[in-house]
Amino acid sequence: MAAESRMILYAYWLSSCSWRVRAALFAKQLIFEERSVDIVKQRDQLSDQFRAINPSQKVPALVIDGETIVESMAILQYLEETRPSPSLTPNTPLLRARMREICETVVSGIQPLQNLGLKPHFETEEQFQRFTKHWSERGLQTLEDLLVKSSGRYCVGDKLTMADICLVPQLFNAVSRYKLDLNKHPTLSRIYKHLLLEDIFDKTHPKNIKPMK
Ligand SMILES: N[C@@H](CCC(=O)N[C@@H](CS)C(=O)NCC(=O)O)C(=O)O
Repeated sequence: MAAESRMILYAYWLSSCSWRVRAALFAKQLIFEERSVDIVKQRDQLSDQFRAINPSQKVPALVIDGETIVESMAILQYLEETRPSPSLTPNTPLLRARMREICETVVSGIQPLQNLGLKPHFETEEQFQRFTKHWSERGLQTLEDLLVKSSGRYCVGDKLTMADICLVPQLFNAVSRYKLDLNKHPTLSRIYKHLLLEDIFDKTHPKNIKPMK
């Protein structure tokens, strides 16, 4: 078997989208180097150099198999197809649909509406905070209602899937950035507490990733 080329993850320690990929790489026991892109202070993502890596000028981007792949869900799907074991996908069409409902709620329904890149388009910090907090709160209620139907020990039944990988970073963001009260959402709260203790989320947690100096 040919030796695997070195994988490089361009990421930011506090970025929820980066954490998705970091967690999937961990789940699949893949060795990679994480290169920090400071999206907050230095705004490295806006450089021409980084634009050549990711045209959308956001993290994450993964260099893998001699290619660069951007968009966290495209990366997760590529990993799933090229490194299928352990699988992060349920094994029936209905459960896969349940998984995608949760992924989409996070990836399209919450994260883009609280992304830091929106901030310069608001007149005041307070307006930005109010907007982003509203959509985070609304998203958590949606997730709670979905999880009541789909969850077991994990978001979808009793198997770790991409839904959990999308959920945990977003909830961490809701709690740490917006101080949202997860106790209002008992199912979300139960699953989040247990997932945080699992190695996949503990070892890849921002607290264990070296922040930018
Ligand atoms: N849909 C993209 C979203 C990427 C994204 O919004 N990344 C954020 C961090 S979680 C970012 O780089 N924000 C900086 C900016 O927009 O300038 C993905 O899932 O990869």
